[in-house]
Amino acid sequence: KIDLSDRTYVVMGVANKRSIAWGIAESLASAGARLVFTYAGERFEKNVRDLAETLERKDFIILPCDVTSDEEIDTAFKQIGDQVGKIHGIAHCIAFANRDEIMGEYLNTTRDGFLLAQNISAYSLTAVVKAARPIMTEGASVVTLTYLGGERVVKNYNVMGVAKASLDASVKYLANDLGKEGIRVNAISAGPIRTLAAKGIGGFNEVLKEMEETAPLKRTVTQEEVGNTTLFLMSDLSSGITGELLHVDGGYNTIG
Ligand code: 0WD
Repeated sequence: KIDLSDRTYVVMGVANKRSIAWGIAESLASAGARLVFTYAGERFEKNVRDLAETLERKDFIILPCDVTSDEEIDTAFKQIGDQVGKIHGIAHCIAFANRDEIMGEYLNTTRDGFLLAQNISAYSLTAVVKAARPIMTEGASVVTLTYLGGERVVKNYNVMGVAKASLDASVKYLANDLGKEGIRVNAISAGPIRTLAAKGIGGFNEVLKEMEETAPLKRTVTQEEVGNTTLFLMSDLSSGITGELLHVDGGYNTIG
């Protein structure tokens, strides 16, 4: 059994109960970990607090961290360091693109929309890791969430696909920078899961249906399955893995 009871993890991107970040929080909590939550805007604070209250451990911490602001990221990680000392890992579960740019043709992407998606969905990982570096222990593990649309064309994913490609490359460069400190950086490529962010993507129901028909496991995956894979990547069981993109998608990416 994985025991993380002497470890602290930062979980970024819980918007509500359906968030993949919440699935990750529950998996880490099941291994006894102490959790720190960061949320994007005031409208999410109560959601995060209500969810955190359901956890067995009550020594969680909840802080604002809008990743478009370097200042907010720096403040958040300074406060985390002050309150918990060292951290053992970060789950980065954050992405955003303009709704009207994750449908139709990619060609219609605007400059602002492109930069916004890159800023929140890709650069934020680098900014967060940079700010967290001083408080990460040797052996710490960083996990981000990506999607197949960064590796190949997935209908409607458009500007977010390009941002995920950038995120995937960032994982490799960050893993190379931090490997000498014993810190690992990996991505999980999750299959489609019905969440708030997924609602914005054009034709999402069809994507779920195709997955059920086509994936080797003939079903979609759950937040819990992504959570448990994150638990593995956070634990020492995965100590030899870094710079990797691990698909948790019922094998869907191998077909076609
Ligand atoms: O099918 C899916 N749901 C998949 C999601 C398949 C593969 C990957 N992913 C990825 C997403 O691209 C994202 O990186 O998983 C990650 C988590 O997404 P989610 O759990 O599907 O969606 P959601 O519950 O909406 O969480 C994303 C959160 C935001 O919610 P909103 O509803 O505001 O978009 O990202 C956070 C926010 O909590 N977020 C920010 N956090 C800090 N600063 C910011 C920001 N500026 N913007 C969004």
